[in-house]
Amino acid sequence: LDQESRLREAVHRGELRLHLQPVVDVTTRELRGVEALVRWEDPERGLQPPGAFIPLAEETGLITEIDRWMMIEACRTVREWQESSPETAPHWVSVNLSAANLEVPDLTDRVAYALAGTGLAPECLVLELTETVLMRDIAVTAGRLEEMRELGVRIAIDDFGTGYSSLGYLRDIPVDVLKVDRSFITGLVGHQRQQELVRAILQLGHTLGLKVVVEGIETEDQLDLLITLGCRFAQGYFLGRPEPVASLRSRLATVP
Ligand code: G
Ligand code: G
Ligand code: MN
Ligand code: NA
Repeated sequence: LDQESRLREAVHRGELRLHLQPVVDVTTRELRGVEALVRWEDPERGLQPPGAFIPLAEETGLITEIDRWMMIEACRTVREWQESSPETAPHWVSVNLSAANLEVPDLTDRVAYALAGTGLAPECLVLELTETVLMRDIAVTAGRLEEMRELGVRIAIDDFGTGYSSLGYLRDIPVDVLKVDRSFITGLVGHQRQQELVRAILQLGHTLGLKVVVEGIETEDQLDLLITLGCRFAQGYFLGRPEPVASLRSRLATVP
């Protein structure tokens, strides 16, 4: 079988896996949210990261099936977690939606179905779209997002700050969350200019009433610095790598 057929089969054979990466409140270090990240348990090649198959899935249109599966699996998983451990469960789960999803005519129905089928509260679901996707056709995109937002779900701009264009879409597009791209964090420590830029992004988001999640925290120094810059929510290898729900839950249970 060629790679496309194998990937198509993978979706139907149940070879996709949901991994969750923690989003932490930096003021308490408590888990607040999780981001859903797909893996493919390829029987021939082992566990594949998204970079190994998402590009092909996007070229072939399979991505909308993958994203649909991930949305349901993410909603089900977090709903079960909230039911069994309401004290420690994440308040929200975010899923990544590639561009092609915005061309799926029944996307809003798919979101509604994932919520209804699992019982997850709409405000617990965050849909992540990249800046580049959001800016493609602002009028059309804004309409689609408004439709989904009427269900009560939240919209996040992923990779914020790396897009090609201006901030104009923040005026036109209904968003709730900014996810600051990890490229802003890489050179943060020791670089005043980078720090001021991140401080300004945090202020902009907060002024607009948005939640801001800073991505790509890999060291304690970066985390400490971010706190002084006004950061509230962060994500990154230092705070937790993407992992299956069972291992994430057991790890959290053993933290003092
Ligand atoms: O883990 P890695 O760095 O290889 O991820 C690469 C990209 O794959 C990231 O941009 C991430 O947003 C994307 N990605 C991960 N899971 C999903 C998913 O379920 N759906 C879509 N559309 N993209 C995903
Ligand atoms: O585009 P998006 O933000 O969805 O990409 C998420 C990807 O980033 C995931 O594949 C995840 O594994 C990866 N990631 C998460 N935290 C870190 C980090 O601290 N450092 C690096 N290099 N990658 C990270
Ligand atoms: Mn993302
Ligand atoms: Na991102």
